[in-house]
Amino acid sequence: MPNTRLTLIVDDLESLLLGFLRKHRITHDEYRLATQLLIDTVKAGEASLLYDVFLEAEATAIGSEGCSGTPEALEGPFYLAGAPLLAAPFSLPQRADEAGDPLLFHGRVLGTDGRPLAQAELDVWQADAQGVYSNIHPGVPAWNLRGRLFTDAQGRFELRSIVPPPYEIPKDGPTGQLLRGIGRHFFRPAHLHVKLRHAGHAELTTQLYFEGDPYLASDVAKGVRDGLVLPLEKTGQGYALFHEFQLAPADSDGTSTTPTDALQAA
Ligand code: MBD
Ligand code: FE
Repeated sequence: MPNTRLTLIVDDLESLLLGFLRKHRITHDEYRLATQLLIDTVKAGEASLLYDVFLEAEATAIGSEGCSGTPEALEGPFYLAGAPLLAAPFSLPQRADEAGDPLLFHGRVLGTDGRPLAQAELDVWQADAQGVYSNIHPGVPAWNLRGRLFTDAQGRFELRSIVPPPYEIPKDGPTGQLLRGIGRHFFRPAHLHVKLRHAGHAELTTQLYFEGDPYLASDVAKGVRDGLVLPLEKTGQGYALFHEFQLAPADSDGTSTTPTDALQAA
């Protein structure tokens, strides 16, 4: 039996794209360049990067509309499940001489009712000072700057890491060539990635950005959201970043019947 939603959106996408081909009088050579670009991104391991740079932010914005709590933001192409479970005092796995200014990332996890959530899981990943992610880019130790931790009985957490630099997406692959071809730069503002999980609450994927970052207004992936840009406070040892996350209850935003589920059921 055909899936109703799948049928609706694929029919609509097809007619949009056919109208687009006609509008721009796309030639067969241009059509082949486009299919080759998609093949090349797969070969280069950049399929998700291409889509995430151009499209993912819109899906997260749609997902956050009308929802209470911390806004959802880009997951990006570099999340990996199964990061090391850290023991207190929490510190992301890092090299003995990890480059970058020390960062103390601390805060609380609350429900949207303001009640602190004990034993909430934070799954954190970030780029290193060279702007690359472990387990993706060669030459970085496995799981470097990736880890999972839990809040204490008051919903608090403290995690030591380094301040990530603005992130430049790979510019020599097919995604970079396309961006160069349309005159865009390759930068995302510096960011920390966080997934938050707590029983009875909707899982949240978000990112935190730093006030004053030169790329906040021109993020190549259009991912910056109000409420996610935070002051980086100078301390004796480096910098501190404080944030209180708010997680929505599992059912209030319809998480059990998302379109994703509807498509997966196809
Ligand atoms: C990233 O690190 C990222 O977070 C996104 C959204 C896209 C490309 C690289
Ligand atoms: Fe990222």
